[in-house]
Amino acid sequence: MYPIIGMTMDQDNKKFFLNQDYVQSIIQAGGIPLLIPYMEDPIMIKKLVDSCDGLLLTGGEDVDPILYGEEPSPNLGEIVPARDEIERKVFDLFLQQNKPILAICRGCQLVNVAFGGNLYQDIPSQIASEVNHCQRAPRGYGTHSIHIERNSLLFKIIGKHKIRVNSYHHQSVKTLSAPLAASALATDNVIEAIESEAHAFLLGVQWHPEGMAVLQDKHAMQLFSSFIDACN
Ligand SMILES: [Mn+2]
Repeated sequence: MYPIIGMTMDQDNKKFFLNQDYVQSIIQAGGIPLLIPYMEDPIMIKKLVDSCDGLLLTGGEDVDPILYGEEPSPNLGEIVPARDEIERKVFDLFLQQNKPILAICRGCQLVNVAFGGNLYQDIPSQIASEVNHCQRAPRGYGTHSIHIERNSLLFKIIGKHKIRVNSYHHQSVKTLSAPLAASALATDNVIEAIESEAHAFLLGVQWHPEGMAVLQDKHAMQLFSSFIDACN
């Protein structure tokens, strides 16, 4: 009942910040949000992770391509090395403890990079696609469709083969790393969800269910509820 969910945040000069939709979606699903700032002391980090029941890796800036052995493309967006560092540390600790992890947008990309996979640094210049992944529409409105693999955790949660999702990303997973599998694709084959069979609950989605769950979208709410259930 009421699991504690560690949540990562964005940071710049003198501020930590997080879109409140993430926090509200977790509270709405019955989780207690605990925000994870940048910290250096490994004992403090371990203690914080020990006190959480699950991890939400939130959206944000681009992952530093040096972490997957690439030079920065001219189309790379802003990077935040301190955030990469704390997120990789807490991700490893949650993984060791096999605690549930939900990763959204940048979080989904970070999970793949943490396992040794890589990313498209910029979809528009690297993929010939007829799908706009950077929508100009209300935040919670699903603009493009995704196809969900049967026999996946995501299919068990959503219960449908095809849904529409919102889309605010210019990067995406390129080469997946074991133990991850793609559980949803857009019609241009951009990977829209990843998961691991080797872990109790490790799911990454490329869209922003938090922007839809706060508008009472059924599938987005199912996603958060299933995550919170797994944390209980
Ligand atoms: Mn998309």
